[in-house]
Amino acid sequence: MLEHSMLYPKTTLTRRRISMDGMWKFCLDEKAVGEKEGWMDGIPGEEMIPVPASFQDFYTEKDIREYTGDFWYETDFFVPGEWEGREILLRFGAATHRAGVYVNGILITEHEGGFLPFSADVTTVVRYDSYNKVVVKVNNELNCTNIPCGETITLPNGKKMSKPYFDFFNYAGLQRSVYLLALPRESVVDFDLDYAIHGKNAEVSYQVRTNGEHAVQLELLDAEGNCVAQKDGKEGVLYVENAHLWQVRNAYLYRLRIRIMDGEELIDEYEQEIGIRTVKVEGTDILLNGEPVYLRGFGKHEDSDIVGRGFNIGIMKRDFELMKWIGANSFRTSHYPYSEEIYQMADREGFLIIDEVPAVGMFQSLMNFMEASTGKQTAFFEKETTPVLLKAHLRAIEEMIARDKNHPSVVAWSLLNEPETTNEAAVPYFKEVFDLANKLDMQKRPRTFALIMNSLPDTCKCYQFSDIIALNRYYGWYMKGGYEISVAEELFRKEMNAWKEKKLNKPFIFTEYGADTLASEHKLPSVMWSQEYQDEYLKMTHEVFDSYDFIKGEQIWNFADFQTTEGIMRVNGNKKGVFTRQRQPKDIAYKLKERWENLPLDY
Ligand code: GCB
Repeated sequence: MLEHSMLYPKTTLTRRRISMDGMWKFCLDEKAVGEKEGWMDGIPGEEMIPVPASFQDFYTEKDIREYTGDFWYETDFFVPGEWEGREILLRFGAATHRAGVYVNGILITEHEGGFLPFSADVTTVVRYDSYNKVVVKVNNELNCTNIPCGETITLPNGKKMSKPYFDFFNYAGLQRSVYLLALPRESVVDFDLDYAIHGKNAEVSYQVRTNGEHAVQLELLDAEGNCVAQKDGKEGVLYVENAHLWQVRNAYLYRLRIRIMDGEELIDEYEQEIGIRTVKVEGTDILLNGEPVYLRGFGKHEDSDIVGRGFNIGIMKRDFELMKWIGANSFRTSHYPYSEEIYQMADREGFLIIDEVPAVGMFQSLMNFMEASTGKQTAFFEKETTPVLLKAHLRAIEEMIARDKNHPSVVAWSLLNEPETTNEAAVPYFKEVFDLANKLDMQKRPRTFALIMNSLPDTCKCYQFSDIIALNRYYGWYMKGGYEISVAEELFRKEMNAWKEKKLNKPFIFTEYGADTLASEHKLPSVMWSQEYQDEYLKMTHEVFDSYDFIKGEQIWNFADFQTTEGIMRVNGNKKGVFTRQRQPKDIAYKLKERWENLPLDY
């Protein structure tokens, strides 16, 4: 069980939240002397940097952008005297990839895993009615015992360098908001919900976890604020008459209010918006509220100019507007859980999310996505370090599900992206991962993982774990691109026919397909990288999709161009975006809009 509550920080009648976002002091620790020189009491220099943001893209020096190792943040915070007697926490939305938090010089907590929140309980070390100092040591080194996987090398000049086994820039830092919280000593720690719909009515089953023994009361308020159901006890069922369902692109949100009471006295109150909906896989269908739904949308990234992977509320808004404009209804949080605010927005806008844990790079190759297509065997899960990696992976799953399970938008868990699956050693690893997700999710949402090109019907040893088979396929790009596209189509159909013959009776979705395209490039007749080729590629791919009735979704790679490590495969980043990194449409966006707006919901 997790040490601290993963509930989103809020101010309520009993809780206080102060934002710590802003300019923090910042210092790279190139010689790894921070601890020895006592930086936990205060870091050297006067450099300031914004939080939340990745540190890399502010500076003009390449040594900073590529910096790998420890780097330190510092700020002061004031703790009001009236908070004495409460539980005081510092809550980090994320620290990529690992962090140690010092308050007034004392190490309070350490956390590994760069895309999920954690809290430091500072109750016993803070001084009230005065300023306190928080120093955070962050480290962005990659290895094979943590996710995402990669390695850190040392160049002959002594500088360290990140070698990700994945295709996105290794942005790092305090990339999400930081809050100072005051909670009552006895508080709501967690809750789980499950739904059943009976005609016009609904049942909301719940389990609430608190850290005390006092009575718990629940109220469900409709969008107008009227109480439509209430119940006492830590476990039970709320009955909702004439329930408004949370529908795709037509969300209805209730507000769940959880209170801990001591007689008439309120001990704690927590509120969260929830949506009544069911999600289920039945045969080859994905059912939302019992109705089949066809996913259309994107694999995305949290990625934008200047702030890198830092949460940017403006980019979030623009992305949702573009997704609505183009007729999308879903996205995958490739390749890590996104900022919590993005799920809140998806709840409100009625988007379906496939929530992905940062289990990417599980191929022992720097260009894993390239090498995999050659069918090379790497036996990634047979390494000595696999047990340690599995532990970190399971922990990330636990944190992700704890954080995201009550979002109506989250309809599936993606537990790995493009792992090696052609070796038997993957099987026991997958079993643990898939079993844990099922155990932790009261709603038993469908689980999936994205299959790489060489995970084929006759080579993949792990697809049986998936409730939804999710394929990442690049026929006509990495395989038989350009004038050979007709061969690509044949190979693609051959694969799909082989899946069909397996009669798996499960839905298939495409979680990736796409072609790198430069927004500046036009050529008639087409060449690869031109807008014309992106169009040709998609036409072919969509024709294949339309030929198989067990295909239940298409999420194109990628929503927008994004930053990667430099190299011969990438032109200042991955250019498979339907939109540019600045969120303007490439030509293909208009074609996709036409297709997606005309596909029936249950296509
Ligand atoms: C993949 C990976 C994704 C890459 C993409 C590509 O299969 O999952 O992270 O960015 O291919 O464009 O090569």
